[in-house]
Amino acid sequence: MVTTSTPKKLAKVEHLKTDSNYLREPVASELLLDTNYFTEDAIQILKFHGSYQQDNRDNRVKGEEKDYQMMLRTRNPGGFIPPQLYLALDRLASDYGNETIRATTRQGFQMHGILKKNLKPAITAIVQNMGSTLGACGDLNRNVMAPPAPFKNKPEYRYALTYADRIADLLTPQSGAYYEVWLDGEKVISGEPAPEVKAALTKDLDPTIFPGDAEPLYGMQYMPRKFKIAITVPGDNSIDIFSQDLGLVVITNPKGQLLGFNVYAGGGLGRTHNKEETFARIADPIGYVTKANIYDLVKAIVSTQRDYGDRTNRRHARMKYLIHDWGVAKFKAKVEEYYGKKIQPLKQLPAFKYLDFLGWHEQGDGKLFLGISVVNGRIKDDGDFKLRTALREIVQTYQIPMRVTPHQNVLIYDIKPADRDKIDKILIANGVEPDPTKIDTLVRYSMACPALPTCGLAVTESERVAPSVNERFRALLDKLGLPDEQFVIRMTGCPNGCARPYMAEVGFVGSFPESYQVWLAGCPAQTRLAQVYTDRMHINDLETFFTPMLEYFKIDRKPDEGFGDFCNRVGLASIREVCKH
Ligand code: SRM
Ligand code: SF4
Repeated sequence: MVTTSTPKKLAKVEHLKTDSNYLREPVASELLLDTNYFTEDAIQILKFHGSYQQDNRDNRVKGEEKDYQMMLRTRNPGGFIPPQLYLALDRLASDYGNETIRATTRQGFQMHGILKKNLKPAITAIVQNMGSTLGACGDLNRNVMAPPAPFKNKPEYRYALTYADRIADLLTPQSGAYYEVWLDGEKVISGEPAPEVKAALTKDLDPTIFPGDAEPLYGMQYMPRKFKIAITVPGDNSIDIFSQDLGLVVITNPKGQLLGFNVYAGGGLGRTHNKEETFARIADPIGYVTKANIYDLVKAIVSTQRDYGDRTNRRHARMKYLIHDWGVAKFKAKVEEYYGKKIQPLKQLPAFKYLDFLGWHEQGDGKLFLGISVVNGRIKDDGDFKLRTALREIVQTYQIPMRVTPHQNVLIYDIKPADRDKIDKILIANGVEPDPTKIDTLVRYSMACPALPTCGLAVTESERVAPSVNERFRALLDKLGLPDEQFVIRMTGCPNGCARPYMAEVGFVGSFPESYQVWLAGCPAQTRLAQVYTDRMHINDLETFFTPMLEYFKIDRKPDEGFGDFCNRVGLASIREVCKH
């Protein structure tokens, strides 16, 4: 008997990509219209250019037009922001934005509140000041992460940044649409890709490349879904490697020369409440490749997901589902087919640590860097607290570069020791604490996504309530006789996981208005997935909810055991039993 199965229908976005003439339409045409919003179809393509259409949800009035505004996101591998770009973003925040700049969890900056008519001048200004928004959003490779510390005497840190840059270039759209739409065709060159990157895109007889295509690697349909890469150094998990589609670790010899990379794949955090088929997943180890082969390996993994990722169901389209469905062995075999070689066994690595690089540090060439805590990434002036003013003054005066960190903070670097006190003074005069030991550790290690009012997907608050949640936690810990306790708290307004709550020791994931799923048992090194403890905790119940749990922790913890490790050791069932939840 012959059975025929009907091929599944492609997701609508797949048609929009194919019909977009390599990301040009309908954005280019709609940009010329005298409207204050883009249509649904244009919105999907606009994302590839680094912008989302949003509306201020605080201003929604039933029956009235939404308060449309655009969010712009920068693409800056490893979080590198030259001084000229920072000052341009700061100006744009006043000229077109909402007077804030927001450091993101992938080391980019976001601007909110830009009207459609101002989008073109804003993007033009970013590109003319050595920045880009191309590929910051959309179905392609997103901002490539790397540890933000600018150590000049640790070659592995330099390699991580260099390769973050090169892999970002390898996976940047090539079609030219971005420059046509926003810069009237003028291609502002802020640094040509390295020759080896160019060569990797034009290799003859390479099964990963579409010869002669305007997008040699992506083709006209781009990726099935967003794709995320991070590169780190042994022991440094500042970039949350296990949450990435593709994670690389630089391997050097004792002389500090680059040998190759350990490869991890299949991480991803986005999920949907009550849909078991969607889940957060941590990456699997895949193996080791030499530095000569790294571009071929990256292309092989990207092409495997490009060709086999699910283009019919966007909730099932991330590479983590392909690896989950196939198993690691089949995935690896397919990658090796594209790669043309065997992937070698993984090199042994030291344990990963959580590093945030806040405070003053020597950078290894006689100069210093300073990591500054930015609460939930929001750079703003608010009463006596004037972080935005302080950063502007520092960058303007000293013309120093910046790295955005994966924890929504910023590092300024290349600072002469003689300028250290002056910089401290500027910060203190503007109400900003430069000494991280004076910042509450709960605040220091926590993150929250933007959620309301800008995020269209938020079911409840995140950034706006996170500071009060940290304060209430601290008060509770004090009351329970745990005054010095610290742990990683992360909050999001919906289950998409933008502040990586599923890796936290305590994760709050918006599930209903004012209510959160609570995730426990992650660890500070970000190497273990947390587990869901409850689906709904009303924010008003925080103290009653956590009191019995923290009392249990206080009595039964092992010496020096953190809260996440404790929850993992005793198990969530035991906590439920003790707490009668
Ligand atoms: Fe995210 C969608 C904000 C990092 C998973 N994310 C969104 C949107 C654009 C909402 C939308 O689609 O309409 C949010 C804009 C909010 C706003 O008002 O600005 C948004 N995501 C952010 C940022 C700004 C959060 C932050 O606190 O910094 C981060 C920007 C990073 C960057 O510079 O590129 C951000 N998002 C992440 C991360 C963490 C990471 O990448 O390390 C994740 C989880 C990791 C992952 O991708 O698996 C993440 N965002 C999502 C998802 C779920 C994806 C999925 O696989 O299901 C969505 C929704 C979607 O894609 O459909 C989403
Ligand atoms: Fe929006 Fe949800 Fe991401 Fe928060 S986690 S920014 S609410 S999509």
